[in-house]
Amino acid sequence: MTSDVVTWPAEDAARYRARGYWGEETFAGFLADRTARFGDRTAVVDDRVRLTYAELDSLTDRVAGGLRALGIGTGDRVLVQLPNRAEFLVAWFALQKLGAVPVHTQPGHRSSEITHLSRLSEAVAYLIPDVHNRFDHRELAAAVRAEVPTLKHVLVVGDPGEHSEFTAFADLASAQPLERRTTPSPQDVALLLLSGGTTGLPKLIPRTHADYLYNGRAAGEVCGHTGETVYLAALPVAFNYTMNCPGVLGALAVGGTAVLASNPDPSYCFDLVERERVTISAINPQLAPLWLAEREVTTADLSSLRVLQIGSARLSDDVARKVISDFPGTTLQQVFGMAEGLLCLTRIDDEPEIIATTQGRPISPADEVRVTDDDDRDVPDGEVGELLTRGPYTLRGYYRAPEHNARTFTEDGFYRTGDRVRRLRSGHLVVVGRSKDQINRGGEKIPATEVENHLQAHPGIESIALLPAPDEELGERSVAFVVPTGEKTPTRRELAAFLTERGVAAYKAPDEVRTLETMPLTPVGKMDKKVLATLLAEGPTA
Ligand code: J2J
Repeated sequence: MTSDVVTWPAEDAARYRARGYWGEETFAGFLADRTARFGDRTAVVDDRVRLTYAELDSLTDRVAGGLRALGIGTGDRVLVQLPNRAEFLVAWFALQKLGAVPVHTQPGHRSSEITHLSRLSEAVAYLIPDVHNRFDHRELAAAVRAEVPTLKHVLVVGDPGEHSEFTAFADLASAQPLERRTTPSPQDVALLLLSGGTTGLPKLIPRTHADYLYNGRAAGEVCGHTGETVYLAALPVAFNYTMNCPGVLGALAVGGTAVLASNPDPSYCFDLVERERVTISAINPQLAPLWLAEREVTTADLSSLRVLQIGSARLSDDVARKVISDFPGTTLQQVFGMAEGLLCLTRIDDEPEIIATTQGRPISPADEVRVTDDDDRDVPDGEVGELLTRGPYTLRGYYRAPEHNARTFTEDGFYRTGDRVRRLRSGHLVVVGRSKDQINRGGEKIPATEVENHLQAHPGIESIALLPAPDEELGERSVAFVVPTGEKTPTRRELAAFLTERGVAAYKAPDEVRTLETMPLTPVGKMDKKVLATLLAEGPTA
């Protein structure tokens, strides 16, 4: 797998080790180590089960034994598409004990995304729930398996149904426990995360043991994590944000507890806060108004909640101020992060106005940040430019994507985030926009070209461009500008149905369709999205 991954230059790696950012630990030994230190404390709670560290460790050993018996081992990639249930973590750590590599997919992904990710990673197995949110994942898995020959195993949490070729997750645990764990190098890839994407097909982000452990630890330190920490995962645990910023792994690293909520509904989550004495949780800006409204009427005791993180899309200053005033006893923490690495957090002791108006500053002293103009020259603090970054937990290249990497990284290894920011003298960043071709729909990232490529195949469409428009509820909604082939422009519902038919995740369907007579083009013949953005700013067309 090494030739597929761009590693840090030896000099940087040596410095990160020497300064203690990177250690010797790996996720393979993580649970055994935490069990030795915190054995009978509660590690994981979900709607059905409650597991101590010792129980999680031994269950994971058994599942790892079952996976090994199927032939899964070191370096094998395994797609994971599970909701927030303890089995997610059991499977994740079982894979780590084998030296196998979980590939995090999103709950909403369908055959288009899953087939692509299976092929790209040459995954040997795919882990699914039977039915989730009324969607039968077994049908999806059968369809993907028929397309991707490397995908040998489908592992089902729940009932495999008629698919005798699938393996029930519960049966894995009845095998012989794994006798010997692998001992990967801390610099080996531990997991593959999904990029929000801009061009073409979704990209995968390799994260190493050393870099990902440091990410969780450094984030936990900023949040004041201790063994008393109880983290409530309200968003999907597969997200980097929920998993490790500091998230579930950050809590487990210090002997805390991870509570997995099956959904982010505030009344249900507030009950969990009271019942489990939750100290920290994390949501996105789209949920903030709902949590604020429930806060006014709830009878739940939220006094344990020290920190409420909000991130993954821009939180408006006004809503931030309201969270600060309406959640007394809880500190708002703005989170600006990316699966690629760099994580910015406001600090617990920052002035309230800094917390309300900035998206935090990098968690590590070794994070290098540049804010540059179109010619890659640094702009002074206070001016807007593109954010470039490099550091001990930021990737140096996407997985198996040399051409894309050549464009997305500077020669000296800075990652071009595509985010437009202003840096204050204090180092805090204010996110003001984006130069990448992506829509951030309530925290869910829609790669414009991926959707355009699908819709371009629609018989009623001559050409199409997808752009973000400001939206009261979602922050941004997606607008499709369509030049129709005939008289009639396909409707939003027709486009959504067309995308579903092609196996594309539902959240990528356009929220609005506008008709164009001709597509504006740049002098080199590309779609001119600047012109379209101006049209959007001018308001709705007739
Ligand atoms: C504006 N844009 C933001 C913010 C992310 C923690 C939190 C979020 C993610 C995440 C993550 C933003 N204001 N506060 O991985 O560890 C946009 C930026 C960024 C992109 C990354 C984490 N917080 N964004 O959202 O990989 O455009 O990660 O580059 O999904 O989300 O998206 P993603």
